[in-house]
Amino acid sequence: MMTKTIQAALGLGGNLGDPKAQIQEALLLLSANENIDIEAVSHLYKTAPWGNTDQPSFLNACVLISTNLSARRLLEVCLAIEGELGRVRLERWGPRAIDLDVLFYADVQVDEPGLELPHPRMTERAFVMVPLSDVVPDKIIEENIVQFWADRLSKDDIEVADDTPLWWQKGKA
Ligand code: PH2
Ligand code: MG
Ligand code: MG
Repeated sequence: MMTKTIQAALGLGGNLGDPKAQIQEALLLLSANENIDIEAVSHLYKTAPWGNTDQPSFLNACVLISTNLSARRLLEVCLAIEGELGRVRLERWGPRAIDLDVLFYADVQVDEPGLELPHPRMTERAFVMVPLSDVVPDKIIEENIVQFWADRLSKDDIEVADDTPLWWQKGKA
């Protein structure tokens, strides 16, 4: 049992290999961590690449967790899972097998090398805010609720790829 847990959200994405399987595997590894409980998982979305647009489309999702890890330790767990799933860091905003970003950690604000919270510029990205609005529509980020940010972004570049309830549980959906 965990004591004194806090709520945090992670963004998951990938556009190389089998991104759905990699996101499922990442969620399995998160749930296997004794210091992390999965509270809710968004639908799975297919999204147009942002930043470097000359790359395959992404699959994206968000997960709400409770954890007794520090924000820094949570980031380290995310990086370890990325490594375990074969991510090799090539170029910024380039193609990747799996990306796990800490989006928020309670209401903690952090501005450190490698860890900025809430995740910088997340409110400008539909591939983050739309899945996040599935799990925490009322969470306040940068002085507005997640649903507010999601509603004002264009949905032209994002579509639901899987909205079956247990899509993220490999072999069960
Ligand atoms: N991640 C990036 C860069 N561009 N585009 C989409 N659609 N989804 C992503 O997760 C994504 C991206 C860098 O982390
Ligand atoms: Mg990212
Ligand atoms: Mg990242």
